[in-house]
Amino acid sequence: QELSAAELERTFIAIKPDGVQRGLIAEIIARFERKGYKLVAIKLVHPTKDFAEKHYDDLKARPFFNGLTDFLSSGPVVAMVWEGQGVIKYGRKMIGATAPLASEPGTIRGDFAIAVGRNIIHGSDGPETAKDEIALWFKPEELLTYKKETDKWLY
Ligand code: RTP
Repeated sequence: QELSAAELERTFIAIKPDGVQRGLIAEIIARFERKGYKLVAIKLVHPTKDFAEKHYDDLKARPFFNGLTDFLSSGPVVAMVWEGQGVIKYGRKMIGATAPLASEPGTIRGDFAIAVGRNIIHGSDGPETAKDEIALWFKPEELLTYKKETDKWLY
């Protein structure tokens, strides 16, 4: 069956270097997968400092910008694009509040993180940033469109 535009909503999700080092890749992917979202792109990348600065461009005036971009470029990151109805907003809900001590148990940061500078995961905060971040991290041909058997049971 045809998927509607809402079902084709996409967001950029990254498992930051701390999430990779702590062995949380499978745990995080599993949560998005079991929710019913569809993985449409994935790669392991070690971002350069310059690339990290591009990713966090909107935060360049913040005092933590240098530490944040040093951290993002400190090791491999799992870059992903997830697709599905409401995935941008609901993905943020699954991730939890920016400061892990403020994020609810049951969220990724609530369950696995303590410090704001080591909060494991990034997710786009709106449709515009999702579009920009997907374009920054992925070439168009790296994004796959495919049917899953489960699509019809979800929608
Ligand atoms: P993200 O972009 O990584 O998903 O995080 P977010 O939207 O929840 O938070 P944002 O305000 O965009 O901040 C981006 C990342 O910067 C780090 N941060 N450090 N030291 C600090 O006070 C501080 N504040 C923010 C966090 O890693 C946050 O995820």
